Amino acid sequence: MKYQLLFCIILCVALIGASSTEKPRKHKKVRRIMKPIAIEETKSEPDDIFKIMEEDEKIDEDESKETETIDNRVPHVDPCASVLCSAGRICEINEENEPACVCIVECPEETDPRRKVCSNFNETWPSDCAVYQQRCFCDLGDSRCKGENYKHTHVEYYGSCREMPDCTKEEMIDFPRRMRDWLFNVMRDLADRKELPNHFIKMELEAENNQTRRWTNAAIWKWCDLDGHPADRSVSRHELFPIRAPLMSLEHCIAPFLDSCDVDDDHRIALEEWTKCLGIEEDDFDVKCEELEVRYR
Ligand SMILES: [Ca+2]
Ligand SMILES: [Ca+2]
Repeated sequence: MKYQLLFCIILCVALIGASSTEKPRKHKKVRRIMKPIAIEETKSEPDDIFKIMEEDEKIDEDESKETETIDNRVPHVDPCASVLCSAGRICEINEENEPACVCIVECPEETDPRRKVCSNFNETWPSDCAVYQQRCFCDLGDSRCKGENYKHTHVEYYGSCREMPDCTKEEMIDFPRRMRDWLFNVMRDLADRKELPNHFIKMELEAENNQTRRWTNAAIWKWCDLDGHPADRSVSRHELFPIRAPLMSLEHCIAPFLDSCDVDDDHRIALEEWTKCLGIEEDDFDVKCEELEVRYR
């Protein structure tokens, strides 16, 4: 029994000793094995990266194909995409899941003083957005409406409200000439930028080469340009907005000049009234407003 116990102790010691001596050898063996693998990996790295990238590209392509397929099967249609809201309003989906024009929540903050506008109530607003937002509040009965008459507020001109000097008689006599010049220059500028339809490009070329046609052609082009909402061969007061509002703070005669064009006082300017007002005596007009309608509207 004594011998047996002694044998067991010796055997255990021998085993422990063997295992402790094996450990570093095993470790060394692993390191020897690891080293060549590491070198191999380094050598093959560029190829692997390209391969990975290639695979990723394939996956991306496949995914985009899948997305396209899904999109084709179930096209996502924004109900607001075809809704056009008036100024100061934006389209939102209401509780009935239908698109509705609501008052714009917050107008972009304007720091540029040139963005200020003067309303028809002679009040300066930070932007045109703010004016039309206020109009919307009043239209929809929002508590932020400043008063019933604000239902009819609109931009009178760009810039802060200011005292307009009177347009003197001499200034008024000279104004049609200045206006004709301005119209021709704008037309020429658009032609240079290839932003005129072919028919009006031809008219501009004719105006360049024929002094007598210069004012006529520019006047016709502008009248057609203004008559678009609706295109009914007469320019209403609101259709004059694109020339009235930006010019008013620069040209104090523009408002009385435009008022003077409406000779029969029907709140509309016919082509004959327009050309006469600009001091053009001709009455043989080649009017093709529809050429502009196709392009711009
Ligand atoms: Ca019209
Ligand atoms: Ca008229």
